[in-house]
Amino acid sequence: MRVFASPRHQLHDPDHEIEASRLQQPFEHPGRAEAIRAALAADERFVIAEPDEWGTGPIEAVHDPGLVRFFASAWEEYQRDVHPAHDVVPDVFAHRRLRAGMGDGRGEPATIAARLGWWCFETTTPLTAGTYEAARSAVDSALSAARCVLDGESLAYGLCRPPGHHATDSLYGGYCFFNNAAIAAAYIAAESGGRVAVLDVDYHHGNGTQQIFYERDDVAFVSLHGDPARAYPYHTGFADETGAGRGAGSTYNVPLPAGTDDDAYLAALDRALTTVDALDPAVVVVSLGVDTYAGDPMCDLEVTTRGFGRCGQAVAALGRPLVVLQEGGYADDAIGANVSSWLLGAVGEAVSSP
Ligand code: SP5
Ligand code: ZN
Repeated sequence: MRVFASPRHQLHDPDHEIEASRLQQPFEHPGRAEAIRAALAADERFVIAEPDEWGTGPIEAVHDPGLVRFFASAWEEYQRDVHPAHDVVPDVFAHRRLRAGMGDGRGEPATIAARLGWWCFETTTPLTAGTYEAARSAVDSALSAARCVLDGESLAYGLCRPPGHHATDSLYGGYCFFNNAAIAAAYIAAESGGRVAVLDVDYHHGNGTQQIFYERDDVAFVSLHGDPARAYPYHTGFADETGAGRGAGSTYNVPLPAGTDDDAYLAALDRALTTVDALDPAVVVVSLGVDTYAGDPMCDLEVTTRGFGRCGQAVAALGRPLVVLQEGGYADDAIGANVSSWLLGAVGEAVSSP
């Protein structure tokens, strides 16, 4: 199985994250991707390669070019114009209730302090010196995996870090800068002329991917996640969000209760897969978060390592080409085994883990 991974992910390396009213060690750190890479490298069924460099064209097909420009220089500007800081985080968000017409008219503000709050929606996603380069490398892995599948592979995996599914067309947050899965899905739709489905199985609702495709009928979005009534990102992912305009009916959200175990998860996944199948996609892009794991320190679902293998098997049973891209997963000791189990399940290999 082809795996695309770049060492440049390590350039995104925050000291802290501000989460749950605490300044704490980042959940999303370079060791996550290193653990996945090590698990796959130890198994000869995976063939790991560095991605090609794709430039900013496919990114700007999805994201505001202003966001791309911002990332390219924001950390340096902060050092120069405010003060030296390893992690750069906004302190005022450009909330639309601050004044009438916010977002229309005046546009992006001038100072770096104001621009941070213009492009970012929350506090857990610091910019560091190498964040832009790392985020570009994650997009490169996603696009290389997409290209591989367009060229005829039935499955390819992009070890994307930082993850992507919380980034909207013009906002970053949730550990995400560029929406790797959305960029890959838009690229596949444009290249193939066929319909694409994004199946998002990360614990958290993929609010960014949903926003990007909400009014499009060529890319559908199907997501299983912790119910936003209790789970981050809180404001999106309810079952009544189903798309709008041309995209009406092409968004499908399945909020899950705390404690959902393998059998309950597989039952919900099977229903979501029926929806995916009915959309008749030429390619399915999977946003693979393994933070649904029973041992995840942040989340409250109860999927096991063996359960991930069953999930991979169920998704592959669609019989459609799969581009699988890494999103979350914070149990550092199990993330490699969980991703490996999912991928091996998807290629019909026996799931051996307990
Ligand atoms: C890609 C991805 O998985 N992003 C997730 C970002 C979630 N960040 C904040 C989660 C807040 C959870 N608070 C619950 C505290 C339990 N100790
Ligand atoms: Zn997540």
